[in-house]
Amino acid sequence: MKIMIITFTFTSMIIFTFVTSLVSSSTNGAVCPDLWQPFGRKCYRLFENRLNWFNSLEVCKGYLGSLATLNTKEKHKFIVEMCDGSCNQWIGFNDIDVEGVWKWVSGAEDNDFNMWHPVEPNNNDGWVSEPYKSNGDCAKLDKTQSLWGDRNCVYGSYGFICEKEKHMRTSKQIYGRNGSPACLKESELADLTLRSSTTVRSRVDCFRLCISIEHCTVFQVRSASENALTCDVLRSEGGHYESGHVGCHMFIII
Ligand SMILES: [Ca+2]
Ligand SMILES: [Ca+2]
Repeated sequence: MKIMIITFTFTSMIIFTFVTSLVSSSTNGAVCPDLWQPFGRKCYRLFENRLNWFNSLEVCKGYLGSLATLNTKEKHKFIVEMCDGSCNQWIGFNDIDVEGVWKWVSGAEDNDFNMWHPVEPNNNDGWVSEPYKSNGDCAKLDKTQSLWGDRNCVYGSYGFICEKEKHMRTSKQIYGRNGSPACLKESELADLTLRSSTTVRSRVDCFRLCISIEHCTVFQVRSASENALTCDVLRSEGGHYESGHVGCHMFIII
């Protein structure tokens, strides 16, 4: 028995070597990480903890992003909906460099659109007399109407909205040692599957399902009918799959 187990393990290692080397066929998909909401080509996340504008920007940079650029009506509307119409967050608009010349910290060049409150920007932080008066050089969404107002970048303390690029995910097909498509038998799925098999229309649908599920690293599609596939979302390929099932293909997320 011991020899059999050792042989089995050794075989699995060989097969796994083939998994990593015999790959082809890729499908692209751009996704947002957990807690980030997709809109267009970007991902957005609302932060409630209150920081000044500069520290907010640093947090966004830590996620390889920036403070949000709301340079279209559609993006503004999307963000306002994210905070149920009562945003109290910093955005990336500022006139730090030249008073009165507003630009996006992300470097976006479209500076024409704005949603300033009728009395803003007024270059003050709400204090109108010395010694408390301070320049308003950073924009935030106003809590009551989600219109924009300028506040002091250092002394103002609010939540903030970060944006970042979606990241691309790709899948590669896994082949067995004999070069035919690898596939797990139904009896082998139980330990590896993350949820019940789902019927999908295409391999791309199964890929998208996998990348939307935490811990999914492998998926396989099996022919269910002429226009439908069965999609299995898996935590790993298990290392002991068979190959040669007709109409069954396994892919690893990379
Ligand atoms: Ca200003
Ligand atoms: Ca102001």
